[in-house]
Amino acid sequence: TNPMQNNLAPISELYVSYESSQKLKVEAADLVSWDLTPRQICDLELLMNGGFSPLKGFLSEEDYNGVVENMRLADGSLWPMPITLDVSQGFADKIEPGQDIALRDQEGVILAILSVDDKFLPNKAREAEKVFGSDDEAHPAVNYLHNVAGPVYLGGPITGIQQPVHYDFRARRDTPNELRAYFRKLGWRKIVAFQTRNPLHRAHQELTFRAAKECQANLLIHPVVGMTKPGDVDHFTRVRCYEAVLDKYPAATTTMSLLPLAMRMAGPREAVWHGLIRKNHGVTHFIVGRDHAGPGKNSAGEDFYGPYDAQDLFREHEAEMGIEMVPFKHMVFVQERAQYEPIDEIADKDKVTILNISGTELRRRLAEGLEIPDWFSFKDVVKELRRTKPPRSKQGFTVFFTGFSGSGKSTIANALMVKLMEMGGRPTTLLDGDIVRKNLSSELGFSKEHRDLNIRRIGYVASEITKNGGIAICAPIAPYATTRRAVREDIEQYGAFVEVHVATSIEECEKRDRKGLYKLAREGKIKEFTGISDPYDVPANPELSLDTETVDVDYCAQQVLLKLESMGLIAGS
Ligand code: PPS
Repeated sequence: TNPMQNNLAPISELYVSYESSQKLKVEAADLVSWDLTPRQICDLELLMNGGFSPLKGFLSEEDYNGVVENMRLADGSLWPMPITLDVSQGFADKIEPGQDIALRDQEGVILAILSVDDKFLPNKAREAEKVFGSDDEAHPAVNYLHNVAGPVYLGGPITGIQQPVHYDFRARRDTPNELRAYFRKLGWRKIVAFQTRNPLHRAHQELTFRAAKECQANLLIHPVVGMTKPGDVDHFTRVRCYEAVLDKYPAATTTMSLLPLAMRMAGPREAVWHGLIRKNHGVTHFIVGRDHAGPGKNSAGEDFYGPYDAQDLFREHEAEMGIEMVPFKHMVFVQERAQYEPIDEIADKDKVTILNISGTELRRRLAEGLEIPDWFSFKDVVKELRRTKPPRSKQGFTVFFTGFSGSGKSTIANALMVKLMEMGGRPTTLLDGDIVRKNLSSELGFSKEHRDLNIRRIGYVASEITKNGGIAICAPIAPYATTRRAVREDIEQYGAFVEVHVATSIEECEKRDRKGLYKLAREGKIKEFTGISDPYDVPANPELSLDTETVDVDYCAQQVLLKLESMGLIAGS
């Protein structure tokens, strides 16, 4: 690329004029409408603003097949990622090619009209193999493809009515044309972009600054704020972190802009896609690292892609893409020289001390409230990360007791609550089976469906408590393992989930029969009674299993406390 040829002329968008959009909006109200999913909203935004140029809409079957098979649209242009509108079978049945449909955001605002010219059933296994290199659902995009995306794809051109609404960080969001205009205004011709979904630490700051210096280019920090890998630091926190790092660059040479992209973690193909998107944003150079947009390990514990596959594929298409790759340098801190250096440029490796903190180690230190040295990150970044991710001993968590009726769940849960309240520090709520059935689930019975609803409600309340830094203690029977696992997943986004099996045998519960229910169940006067006439899945891997037959309640509660302590959930002040 010759930077002098980077004329930064506006790129074509799919929006109609303001006047037409007002008219279209009224007309579109009568059309059949599709409520876009969060990922589809991200895709639509970049389609409409030219970020996905040359695409003019969601892929038709012919374009889709070309993209899946050989990364090319039917007209031969390079495009590595299927941008498709997946819908449910029920919706697809109502649509005929030739029909216009309104695309709405999650609040019902009409964003665009899709003129459907194609309706087709994708071969998802094939798509997974070709695009993501594997049909393994441990890959987040393969999981999405099989378990979230609808079975039918609609293709056709888009008429853009309005941008998706964002209330956060509006000043930091730019369309391709806004960035192009900004670069034009500042006289920037050569621009190197850095793509990221993680907070920036010193090594990233060093490598991006170095990349810009080496190509004598201006620097665009271009973080993804659409959808990234599940489990990533949320974008609100990240943007506050980026803002803190921005000060470390010379203001006249560097800028930051937020990209509403929904990543697929597709490694090599994703790198090419990222390059094309940056090219559309007026960028001339793009940093590609080791394992760019890597999805982590597959279900056999191996990497999905080779560490340099992304760089190789990018290099292969670089000339055609019109954006130059800048290979990312792996930067490490050399203690003796108190500076970052690219690891492959250190000649005296065996004479110096090389320091590095891995992502896993960083997460461990944050979780345990341990020191994060100044050579590793910036004070303000660490402060933001600690604010969102306090150490485990200050985060919320959930203790989930499960076991037969009369096993002693409520008694132990009560004892635990009192002990936690004696320690103080976090608000504690007991969601006992009976309390919940009175206040949240009074209309429910004991069918599988009703029990599941009951447990999901408990899980929802516990996840909100956990998110807000409190302690939720739950004590339902919760007989189904799959439902308990779903609740675990809800809660683990926000804090620890401690499953405690109160393992009192059914014989013992029946012998105690504290409420006289077992007798009634045996006589058939209570139906679907857990352990007598209804199933109970014994927890396979609970954090703790309690034997109440030989041990008293107080000691059971103590065991839970000790478990919490060993998990780092309770600590001295
Ligand atoms: S569940 O399965 O988790 O939704 O059950 P839960 O909300 O914990 O409610 C269990 C309490 O309801 C009483 N009860 C029954 N239990 C099991 N099976 C049947 N059919 C049933 N009918 C009423 C029983 O007293 C349980 O109380 P606990 O506190 O477990 O002893």
